[in-house]
Amino acid sequence: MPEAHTHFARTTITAALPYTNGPIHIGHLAGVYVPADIYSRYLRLKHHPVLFVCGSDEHGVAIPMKAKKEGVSPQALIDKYHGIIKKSFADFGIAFDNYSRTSAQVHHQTASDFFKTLHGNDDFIEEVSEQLYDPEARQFLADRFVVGTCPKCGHTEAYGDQCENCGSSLNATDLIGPRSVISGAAPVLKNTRHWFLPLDRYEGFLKDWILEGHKEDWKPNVYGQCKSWIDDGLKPRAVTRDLDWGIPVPLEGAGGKVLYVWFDAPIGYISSTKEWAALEGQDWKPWWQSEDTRLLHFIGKDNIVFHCIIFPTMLKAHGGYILPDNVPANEFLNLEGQKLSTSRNWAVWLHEYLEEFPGMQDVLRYTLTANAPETKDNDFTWKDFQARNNNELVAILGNFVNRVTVLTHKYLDGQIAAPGTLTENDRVTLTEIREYPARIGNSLDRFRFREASQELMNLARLGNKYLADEEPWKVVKQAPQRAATILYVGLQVAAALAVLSEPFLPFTAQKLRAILNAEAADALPGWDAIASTEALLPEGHTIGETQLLFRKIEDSEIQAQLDKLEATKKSNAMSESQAAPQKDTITYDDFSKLDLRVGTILEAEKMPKAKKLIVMKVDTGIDTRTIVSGIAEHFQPEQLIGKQVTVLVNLAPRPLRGVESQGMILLAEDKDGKLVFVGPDGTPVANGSPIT
Ligand code: B3M
Ligand code: ZN
Repeated sequence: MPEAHTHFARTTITAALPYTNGPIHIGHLAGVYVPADIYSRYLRLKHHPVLFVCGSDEHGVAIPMKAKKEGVSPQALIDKYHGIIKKSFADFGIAFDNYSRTSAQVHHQTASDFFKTLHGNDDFIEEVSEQLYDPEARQFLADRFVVGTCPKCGHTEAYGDQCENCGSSLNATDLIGPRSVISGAAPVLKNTRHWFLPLDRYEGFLKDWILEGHKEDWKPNVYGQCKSWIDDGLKPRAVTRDLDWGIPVPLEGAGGKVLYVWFDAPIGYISSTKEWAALEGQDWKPWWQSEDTRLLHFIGKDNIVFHCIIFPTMLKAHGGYILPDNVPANEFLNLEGQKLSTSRNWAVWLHEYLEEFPGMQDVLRYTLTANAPETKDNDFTWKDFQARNNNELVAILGNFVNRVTVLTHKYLDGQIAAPGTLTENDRVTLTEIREYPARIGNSLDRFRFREASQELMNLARLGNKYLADEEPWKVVKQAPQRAATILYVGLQVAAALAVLSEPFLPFTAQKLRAILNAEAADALPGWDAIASTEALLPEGHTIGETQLLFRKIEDSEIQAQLDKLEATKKSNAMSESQAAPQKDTITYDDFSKLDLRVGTILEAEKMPKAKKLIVMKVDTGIDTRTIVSGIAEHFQPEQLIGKQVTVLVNLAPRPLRGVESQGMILLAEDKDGKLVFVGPDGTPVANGSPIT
């Protein structure tokens, strides 16, 4: 399917609309926005008409839930995160043609009209059915308001509409052992009227269109999920909810009901296009309704069913719309071996990254692309980030550009000389440059972004190797004209890099263009023209000032990031440990019988042949006494010496393995059952941890 876009007059590219219930992190960037941006930039460089749209997803239960948590109104919440998210995208060079939001008037109108059209066509089933209802909070429990066990995979925290573990799309009533997220109550069933999209009626269409039509060109992970969905048998899906946040169902007598977020959100792509068209004085329709338009949805794997089954069915039912030609969904990115999680703060937040690595957007873009979760879940590690930067961006790309431009200034006052007679190596190198647009493009056309990024790096390797082989710094002494020719060839590689790196490293490409004094778009040939251009930078051209493209990342910077994650782990562990229920009440008299003293452990050694016991000498202030304690699996004796502890001194003495223990020391037990000291120099332990 190489060059698929050439069969079309234009391409509409959508990237999943992020929920405005938090900022965005590297997982979002790696899975959706960087690949979508690379692909859009690539097509633009090939002079193919592209419209790249996105926007904030501001409806659904996720919003009021998070608003409640933050103690603000849903409107205040979406305004806050819409601003943060929009800025992160701009900061990272995600070049949308339009970034809208689903609270916009144009979207409410578009989504309502869409619903009314389907309703008017009799495309919905209207049905009173039993839905989960929270008797304490007195409300229906849609979607994320209810969690329970996934009937497909057994994950215990599946949402009412979706299991994030296995990607299944669920009905709330499918959950095993459901519980209300609002009150914790077990829901009851209560009748309510809703509108259902009868997916089952579209089975034939979906089979033909996906299973027959896209077997070859859709990614196996995407095709496989669709197939298993269709093979499982499709059921009608409710497209309305009993909620007070969202787009009101545009029908008489539907008070208190809104459109299901997954009904309105994908229509957001269309609304965003309309908003763009109005701003630009253009027609939105060709981008959605012309058969010669190619529609692509960039999403994460948890959104596959909505983009491949439900939204296309809506579009089909409505009529007049094109269907996606491809849905290049990615798998998930993990962070240091653990699933990214907004609520557990297990993430690299884009706005924080930029504070810590200012100006280094491209490093993250590159790392996330080179290591993208394309065919399976993948892990982001800070060590890998450092290695990609230091060993590839700095040592290969940056080093090459620096060498060739510094030498051009040094030997030629920055002016490109006319090349002398070309050697075999010169000619091979110049020919190879011309092959790179197709090589990189070939990978991009198959949505293989990792591979494409490595091809780009291979071009820089080609330049580096060429310089290393030809050694202009040595040649210049005897044969300055030959050195000038070498730099001429080297600069052609640099010029090709300036064009071909742009989709991946837009900020770097701009810098490189400045270094080459080729900032205007037409100062260098376009993507395809590279293949047929003799000299990308002609003789006589003077390059600009040299500057470093990248800087080395030090171990200490990586350590600081790892420390930050370690602190997150600790604080999560503390807040996740559940305190045991309180024991039965005692009287003050009971308590006052305990004689508790502060003591210092003077000596400690393992009891021979006893795995668990340590024998200590403890200074209690009254005396120095022997205490035997079953803590050998938690501490080495030397860790105890000198520590102060609380001692129960009037516990009846008892013999343990022949040694009389004259009291008991008190320690805390952390959530893993490990004993620890409590105090300024101890490990922090959760409140509610038992003293034993
Ligand atoms: N708001 C993103 C998510 O599932 C969801 C995408 C909507 S795309 C129309 O995180
Ligand atoms: Zn599941």
